[in-house]
Amino acid sequence: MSRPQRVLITGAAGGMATLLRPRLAQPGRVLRLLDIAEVPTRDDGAEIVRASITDPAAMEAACADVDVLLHLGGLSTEHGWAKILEANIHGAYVTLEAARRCGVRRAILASSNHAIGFVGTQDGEIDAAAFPRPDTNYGVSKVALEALGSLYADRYGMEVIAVRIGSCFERPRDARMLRTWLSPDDAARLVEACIAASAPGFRVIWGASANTRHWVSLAGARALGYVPQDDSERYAAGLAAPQRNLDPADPSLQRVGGAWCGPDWNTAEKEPERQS
Ligand code: 15L
Repeated sequence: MSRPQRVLITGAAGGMATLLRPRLAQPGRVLRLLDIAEVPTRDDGAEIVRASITDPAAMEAACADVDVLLHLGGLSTEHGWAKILEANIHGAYVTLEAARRCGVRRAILASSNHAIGFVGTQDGEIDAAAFPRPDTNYGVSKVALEALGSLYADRYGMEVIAVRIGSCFERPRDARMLRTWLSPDDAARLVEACIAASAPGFRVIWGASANTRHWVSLAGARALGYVPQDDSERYAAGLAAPQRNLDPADPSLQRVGGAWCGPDWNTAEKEPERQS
């Protein structure tokens, strides 16, 4: 009998992993769910590991017998530099290094639109290869994650796909998310494509649904076999009127990172409060 495919998901207690867990469960696959926070036990055969992605020994133990790493761990929004450095940059390094030591062949990394948040939205579809222009410490950590992925692919032969995720929520919440939304079902389709792709080497791709109002090119994701089926447009009418009718010249729609590019996210000025 062939052994099951084992997929290690870091950040398993987080929002995106919670959406993905039931969607990625399938016969012949074991999900190993790792988080520093408690991950609920369910009747789905998942293996639960309580550990920090910054703990090398724990991560090496967690990577044993793993075929695919889906790295969603770390902080999912902006924080002071020390926290971002530890959780997102050092955590990514420890995770990839553990995966390498354990012979994990493939890693799918949760990068973010905030890696290129300062890119303008007016000049047509944004390619996945757009040069990094991070909008926050968090955005810098995602650039570092992509760079680590590149290193582990080129230096150690790991297959690494970094996905610049737009906004993965049950439904789009505002006018910007009509452009950046990745539906949970499409997120699962994208992960499945990343798992199934033949010899991808190192790639950076966009993670978004087939939104009528879109900013980013899905060519890279489609080349891996991703076929998105959702469109944020069906939620547009349900958004509150100010959001629905937002003038395209509104600052929140001028740059990919939206409000993260604005003064409220000027982290250096807010550093003392963000340290806590
Ligand atoms: C992200 O990278 C964040 O993790 C998420 O919380 C959202 O803010 C998302 O980007 C977004 O830009 O909508």
